[in-house]
Amino acid sequence: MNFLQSLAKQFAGKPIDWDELEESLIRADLGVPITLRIIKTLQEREAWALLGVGDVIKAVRDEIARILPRDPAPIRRATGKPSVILIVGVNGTGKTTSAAKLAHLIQGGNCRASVSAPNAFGVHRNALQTVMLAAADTFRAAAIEQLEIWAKRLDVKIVRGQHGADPAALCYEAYQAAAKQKIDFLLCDTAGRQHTKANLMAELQKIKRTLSKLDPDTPHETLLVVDATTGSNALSQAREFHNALGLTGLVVTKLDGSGKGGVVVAIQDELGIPTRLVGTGETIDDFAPFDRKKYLENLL
Ligand SMILES: Nc1nc2c(ncn2[C@@H]2O[C@H](COP(=O)(O)OP(=O)(O)O)[C@@H](O)[C@H]2O)c(=O)[nH]1
Ligand SMILES: [Mg+2]
Repeated sequence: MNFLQSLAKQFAGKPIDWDELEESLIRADLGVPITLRIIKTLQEREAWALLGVGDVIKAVRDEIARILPRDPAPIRRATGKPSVILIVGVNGTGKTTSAAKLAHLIQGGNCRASVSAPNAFGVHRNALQTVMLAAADTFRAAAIEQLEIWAKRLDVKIVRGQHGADPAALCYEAYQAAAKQKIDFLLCDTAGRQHTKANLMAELQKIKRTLSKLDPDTPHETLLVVDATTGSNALSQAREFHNALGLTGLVVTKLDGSGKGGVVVAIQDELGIPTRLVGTGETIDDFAPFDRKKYLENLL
């Protein structure tokens, strides 16, 4: 039963139970401040006793839509140089999988909607963009292998180092290779960080600093990967990563699971970080630019 159905069931034929509505919104991981604000706005606005549950759902969706940008900003591009996308997040959120999916998307995959329409990168499908992956999760040998398997499957270039190598040095090397080969996008997959571990955050900062020596505009994007099933914990992850690195966007994964990803509304609201891409499954095409309308339909 989705959120809409459960709300409809709760409210069918009854006056609006504001406490129930509040609980439902909190269960969707919207967080307490946004939930209370929405309820207050609704309570002030209409004579709800006269309206149906559909009107309430619509009003709630409208309120959430006001927080989220209508269109996600396109991925920032460098001209004549590689555009660098740094992919960060805690363990197991889907960084490596998302790096592979993003490589595929940039290369022109998953433009199902319209072949002629530009995708999130401002690129038309027939204008093939080149991608290189940097296996900067040198902390786990298996992580390097995992990215290598994807790279082979997707026929994408990869720069990898030894297990335990310095990830900042690896990214530096990867950037030089990408620049030399005139690659359009360099995607750096990093190790899973517990956001509370200061030394690991320092390592990510070092990657950023090192890259910026090669081009002061890099990384062009620093994307935090959050897992929709972890609920409101993603908000505290976003705070810490944003504080340390200055995030430019979110990738929300596992929206095919039990989590509805309401936390991205809270993250946008509190930190102003937009959701750029969404993961909806384990296969390579289960990935797309954030679409507010689709997102809201899935959420409520
Ligand atoms: N259902 C689902 N699983 C995902 C999604 N994204 C990643 N995963 C799975 O989550 C697990 C961890 O992914 P991984 O990319 O290794 O995470 P990392 O530790 O952040 O690099 C893997 O089993 C992935 O297949 C998604 O959007 N939906
Ligand atoms: Mg990984």
